Amino acid sequence: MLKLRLATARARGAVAVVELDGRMARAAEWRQALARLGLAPPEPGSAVLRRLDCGAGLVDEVLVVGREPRLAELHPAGAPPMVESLLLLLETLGFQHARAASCEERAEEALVAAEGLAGARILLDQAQGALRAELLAWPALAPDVRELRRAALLERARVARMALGPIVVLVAGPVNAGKSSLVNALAGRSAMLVSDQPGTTRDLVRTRARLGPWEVEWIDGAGWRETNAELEREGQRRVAQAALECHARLWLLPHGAGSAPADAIALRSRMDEVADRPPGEDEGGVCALDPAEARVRVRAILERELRLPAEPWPLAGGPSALWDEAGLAWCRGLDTTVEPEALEASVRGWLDGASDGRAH
Ligand SMILES: Nc1nc2c(ncn2[C@@H]2O[C@H](COP(=O)(O)OP(=O)(O)OP(=O)(O)O)[C@@H](O)[C@H]2O)c(=O)[nH]1
Ligand SMILES: [Mg+2]
Repeated sequence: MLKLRLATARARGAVAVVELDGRMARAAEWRQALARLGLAPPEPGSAVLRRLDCGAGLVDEVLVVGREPRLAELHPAGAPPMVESLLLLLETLGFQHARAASCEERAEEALVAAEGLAGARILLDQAQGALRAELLAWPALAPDVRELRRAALLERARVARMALGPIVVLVAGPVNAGKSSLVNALAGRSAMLVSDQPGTTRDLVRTRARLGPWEVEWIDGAGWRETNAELEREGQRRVAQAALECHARLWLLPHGAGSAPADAIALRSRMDEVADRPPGEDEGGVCALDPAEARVRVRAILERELRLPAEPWPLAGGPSALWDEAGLAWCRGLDTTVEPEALEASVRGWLDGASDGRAH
């Protein structure tokens, strides 16, 4: 069988890497498929630039890299239409998309789209076997110790999911509280319209930016006030909806504003306008005019409220982690009280992709 795998993200890039795997195919099949591209099987360790000679529409020059006998890479230009047309062409030549099966292959597949260093580190550690080593140690442990290890793994998964990002943070509060100004300050760009007119923001506006090591999606929206204006109420409904899907909700309270809803994080805003503040009184407040300080404060608040470590992940020898919903669901549902042999069989089944704990 001839296999095909896009090893780079499905996104715009300078180059893309398409892996061609003929190790499960007969040598003649491999040679013929490459010949139809105008290529000879590349020598392992070689890299040559070739024009694909197959009358294909968009595919032009590719770097052909030989990795092993019958394992090669094509590096076309990374424009998505070029990559898609190359993949289609390869399919017509009999290459089939390889499905990531083992836990390590699944981590490698996810790694392609990782955002940020910590996220990449987590997935790389799992691609190199950290999760396999952890799970295969469980059968030899006493059932109560297995439970402790599972709890620790699930807790690490929580942090891993945040490090993989984005952490979704809704900035809410009364009209004119300075929500849009704060999001602009945190994002480091003027993503939101700001004015002294109450009710400036109507629709939800999302913007992505890093906060220290964390990738955050900031959501700004309509401010809170009593109103009969249908458009504004719809904006407020959208904010209420966003509150259900975010990881944290900051509720800005400018000077003189009331209190925050119980499940939101109260944060005093426009702090520079508060005159005669007793020393220490500004603890916990922010001022959008000082973006650097606002970032430090909001980061500290989020790390405290979401129970995140200041450094998301060790950069060397990282621990095991689950990184997606399917893995979490499987781990939560695993019966760890069974005999060691049965536990090992379940664990191996999932690690090697035989069990149905995967989302497709
Ligand atoms: N001095 C000072 N002014 C601020 C600060 N934050 C916001 N403002 C001003 O407050 C006014 C309202 O700011 P916005 O950021 O538009 O407030 P908002 O909460 O998004 O308002 P709506 O979208 O209308 O709900 C603008 O005139 C801002 O320039 C701050 O930290 N200090
Ligand atoms: Mg606004």
